[in-house]
Amino acid sequence: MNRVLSFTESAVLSYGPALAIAIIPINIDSRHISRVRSSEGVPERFSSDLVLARSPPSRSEDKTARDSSTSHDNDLGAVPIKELPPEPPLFKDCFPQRRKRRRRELVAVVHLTSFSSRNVTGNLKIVQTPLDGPVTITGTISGLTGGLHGFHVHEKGDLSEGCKSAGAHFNPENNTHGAPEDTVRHVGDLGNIMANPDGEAIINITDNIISLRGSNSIVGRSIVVHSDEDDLGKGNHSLSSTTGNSGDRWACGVVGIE
Ligand SMILES: [Cu+2]
Ligand SMILES: [Zn+2]
Repeated sequence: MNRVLSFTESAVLSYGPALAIAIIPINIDSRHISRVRSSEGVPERFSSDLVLARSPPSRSEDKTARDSSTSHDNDLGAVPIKELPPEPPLFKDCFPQRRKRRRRELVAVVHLTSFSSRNVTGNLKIVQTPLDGPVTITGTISGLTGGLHGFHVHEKGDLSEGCKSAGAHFNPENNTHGAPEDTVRHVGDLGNIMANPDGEAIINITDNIISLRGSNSIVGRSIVVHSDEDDLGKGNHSLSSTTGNSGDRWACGVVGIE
């Protein structure tokens, strides 16, 4: 809509038609003062002759602008998309996580105590690795006489009456007494240990039958050191098939968790 301003009408009336003809009516196109509103929430502003009014962008234009994260012109119809800063790390990410370590070995200990006139003592360490793998017994025993001495796991950890209350050889499958390498043996049959002339024995035994867990676990049972050699079930004595005729129980200790 065009509109003639009032001062123009006055000029025409005052100076005649000629002057009126000489003056170009000033038309202000209402389009030039149309309010510009951004569809994206840009604050309202009025246009001037230097700022072209622009209609809101079409959907396709708008999408193009959104897709261009580098668009930083003053296009009021296209609001640049700011790149968000990276999210801060979670609290747990600020500190190294403590991983649970899977235990690959089981460890037990035995403190041997003398229950005889001889002062037989010793400390043993029992390690099973990997789990359900072979069991290794290491340590030293002193106070012995030189030579071989029966060395067994007995079924009980009760030492209230000395080594006597430790019961028989650990024998969950009710087998006859044998050597460690025999197929038929007590689980507790670990054979003999050898003491030097000074009565000291260095223990380093590996066995595949005893365990530190499961049905063949020796934890809570006793290790007994005898006065005599174990005949490994091959002797002719009446006790060969049960104890190996190993003689007295000189020392014993309970297999405990380290
Ligand atoms: Cu024994
Ligand atoms: Zn036995």
